[in-house]
Amino acid sequence: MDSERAEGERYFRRILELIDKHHKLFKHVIPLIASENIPSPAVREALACDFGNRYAEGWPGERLYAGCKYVDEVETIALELAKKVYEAEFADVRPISGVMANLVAYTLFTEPGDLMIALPIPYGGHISHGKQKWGGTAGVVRGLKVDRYEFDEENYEIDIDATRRRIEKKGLKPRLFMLGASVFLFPHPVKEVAELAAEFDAKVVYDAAHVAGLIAGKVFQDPLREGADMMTLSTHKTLAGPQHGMVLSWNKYAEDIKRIVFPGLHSNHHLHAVAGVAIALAEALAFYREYARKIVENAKALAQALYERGIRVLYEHRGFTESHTIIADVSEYMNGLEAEKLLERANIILNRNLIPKDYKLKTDYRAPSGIRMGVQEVTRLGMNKSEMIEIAELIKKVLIDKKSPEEVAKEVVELRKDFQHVKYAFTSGIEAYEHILIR
Ligand code: DSN
Repeated sequence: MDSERAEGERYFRRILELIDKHHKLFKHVIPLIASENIPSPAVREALACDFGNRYAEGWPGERLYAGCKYVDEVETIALELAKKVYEAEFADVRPISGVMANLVAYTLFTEPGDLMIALPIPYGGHISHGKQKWGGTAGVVRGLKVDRYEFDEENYEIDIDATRRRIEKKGLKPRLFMLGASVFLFPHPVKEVAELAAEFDAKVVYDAAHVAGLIAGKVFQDPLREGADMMTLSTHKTLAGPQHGMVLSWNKYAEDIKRIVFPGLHSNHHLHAVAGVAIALAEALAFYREYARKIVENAKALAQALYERGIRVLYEHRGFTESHTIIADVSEYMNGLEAEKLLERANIILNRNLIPKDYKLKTDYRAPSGIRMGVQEVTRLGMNKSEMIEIAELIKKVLIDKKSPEEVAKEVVELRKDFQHVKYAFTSGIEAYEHILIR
């Protein structure tokens, strides 16, 4: 017994030590993963609250558990805020992730065996929109067949006319047109896709996971007004909430969505995360017009600075991006995996990514030609154009000048010193990456 206690304690200490190291690491890195963000201290507080230990199956006011009166009130506020921020008739904040939100859409609008049109991953698509052959959620879980949009690689946009011709030529009968992406550089042609979908009596779903904070800040596009039947999202990327999901839609679908979310796809729905989402939405209402504008400004500035230093950031002729994300082809120097690893040694955290040319080249997704960068997190830390130029210079030192990554890491630590608090939030009490101890 004594030895089991000692063994357990060794694990226990090691786990706490690793969490602590992670926090210390993130105080000193430049975080550029386009799908992440740093939530405010208030959101982090919500994640540690007792809501996370409770059950509240069902809809606020109609729960199947007792003890929910405050949980109900918070979830009702989250619903009210979601509808206000996204000008939606109906919201459901219970899906526990973006993938689960997409499953709500698939369950509502399709039957197994139906056909969906979506973007393949080299054109920015997400694995949850993917076919069975690639292990994609749509194919594996809902049994959907998936065909693709025709894509204009030169301009990084869906080619509507070519897509229509493709559908006609192949005699396809799509039931669902999925929009949204994990490399989401420019707004999608929602209106044109909705017109095409109408020809097949099909539905349009817009996966806003990456750009949810930009839509909240009114700087990207307005998918529900442009013709989407539903908007799905995860809440932790540009929206900067906790890891969770959400669907926004129209009243005509409300009762079906509620039944699909529970009992169809969830039992309990992570009540502490709902509280965090509510706080993030309040922050969005108050601060995101400014935050979102600054994100796009910084993304363009980083792209321009990299481009001027010889890194082939794509879509210069379109201003590189209208979102938080930029992509660069690094294949003249190394593959994306090598770039990712070298930059990680320099405390610059980003990820390798398939880029459009990889589609025809059939490049192995593990070592693609590109890297992806998102500036939403560094912007939340208060960085501006001048820091984007410094970041570009540091990236160049590693990828082009072949400076020692460990030497560059020291410069990164120096740059990060003045950026330790979350901005665009009501309170900025503790440092952004402080390891909060309550044990
Ligand atoms: N795979 C994530 C991303 O990095 O874009 C989204 O779920």
